Amino acid sequence: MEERIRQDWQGKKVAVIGLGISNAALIRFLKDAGAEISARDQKTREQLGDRGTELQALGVELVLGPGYLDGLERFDAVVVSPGVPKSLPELQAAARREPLESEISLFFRYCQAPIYGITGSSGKTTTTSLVGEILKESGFSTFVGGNIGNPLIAEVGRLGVRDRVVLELSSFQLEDLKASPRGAVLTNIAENHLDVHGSMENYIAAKKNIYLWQSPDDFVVLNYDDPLTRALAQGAPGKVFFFSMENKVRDGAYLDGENLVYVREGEEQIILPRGELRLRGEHNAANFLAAAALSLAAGAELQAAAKVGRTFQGVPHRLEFVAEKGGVSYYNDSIATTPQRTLAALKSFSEPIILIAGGYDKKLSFAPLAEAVHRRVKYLVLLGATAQKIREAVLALGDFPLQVVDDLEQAVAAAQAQAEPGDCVLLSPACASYDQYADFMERGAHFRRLVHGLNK
Ligand code: UMA
Repeated sequence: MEERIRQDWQGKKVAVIGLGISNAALIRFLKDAGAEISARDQKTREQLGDRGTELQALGVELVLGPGYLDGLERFDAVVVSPGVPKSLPELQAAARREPLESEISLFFRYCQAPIYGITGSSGKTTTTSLVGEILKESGFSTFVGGNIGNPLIAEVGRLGVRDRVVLELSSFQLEDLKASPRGAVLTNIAENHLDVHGSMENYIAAKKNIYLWQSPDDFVVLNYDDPLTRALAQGAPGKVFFFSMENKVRDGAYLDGENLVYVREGEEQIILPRGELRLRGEHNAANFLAAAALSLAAGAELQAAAKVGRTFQGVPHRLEFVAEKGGVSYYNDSIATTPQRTLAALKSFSEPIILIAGGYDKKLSFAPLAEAVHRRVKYLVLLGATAQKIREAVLALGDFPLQVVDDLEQAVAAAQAQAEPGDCVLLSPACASYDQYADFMERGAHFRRLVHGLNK
């Protein structure tokens, strides 16, 4: 471990709030640097399960359940997990004494390698994965992490200037960040996480940290087709690139007739014909353009971008093909935790869709989704905390064939009963999973198992 890191943390008293995967990695990092840790979570010891055992073995203090935010004034630093709202009064008070830290803020502070960051309301994970693959294919030693589910803090000490880091950054991770990546992408901005951010303005303000702290030598890639994102070019401290499915851009990447094209100061190069992209869906072509613009501006090779475009099959739980049963195709899009992601998913299919949706309530509007359901969906199966809310939004626009069920097992059975050969069954919940699962991955894995268990 670098001397600088040890100097910063040796003997410091640190409260770590929220004991999910990123802070578990961070606790080990801070412990190695000589910090004294108090690990805190709203869960009880029993609910914390193996994570609690693991932390106890490390010798850190555990403060759990009600009162887990007590006594924060005794600490030199407070480190907060992305999912813990910074609006909690105890955290607001702590922030007035000393800026709150996070796994991501510390990663930015200590990382020697250039960091490329991707944010946006949807398309983050696919774009992040594509950038990672294109940089690897171009010969860079590349580390991919962040919101994608892979905290990189444990690696930070061994990353050097020749390495490349690609981070998916959520609005929660960007919220209090006072640093920006060297190259950034903002895929799009749509309503999301308003339960935590409170307003669209706060949500956009959080996202803006992806470029606000850049220098003039840095760059940002913005979505030209999304007015909210395009307008952000105004405040960019570095160079601005655009990507577009609809317009020719001066610097960046765009769809030119049948070709996906990279353009730098008016000089155009065809990356590959759109028809050769392995990923399906309009939104994925846009994700590819965003990824290509970022990677090529960061020094990747055109041939590498073309190869990845032809071969990259997608990310698990994102429009993932699961199986064909009795002529019906089943797709797992459990990552769709917002109505907007489900809208994008619905656009990816031309066959009749039996949609399975519903889950944890993030207080988002289902009106635009209801419209798309009427236009594109053949039959709707609803479950979870938002089932009634979605049902009402859909029926407000007129009669629609649907049913509400108790759980995913019943949902898959109901979808199978309605599906005819040539149809597709799509799990694209438009909601987070916390009402019934630990996370979207657990929900998607359960869906896969249920589908594989169906009779042909
Ligand atoms: N907790 C509290 N108090 C609270 C809220 C939560 O104590 O008020 C505790 C919970 O009991 C739990 C822990 O905090 O034990 C969970 O923390 P977390 O979910 O914030 O942390 P991680 O497990 O480290 O996961 C986080 C991201 N989670 C969130 O942003 C909610 C993961 O993104 C990310 O992959 C991981 O860090 C690694 O960087 C998930 C996500 O849903 C996939 N992201 C949202 C999205 O993509 O829409 C933003």
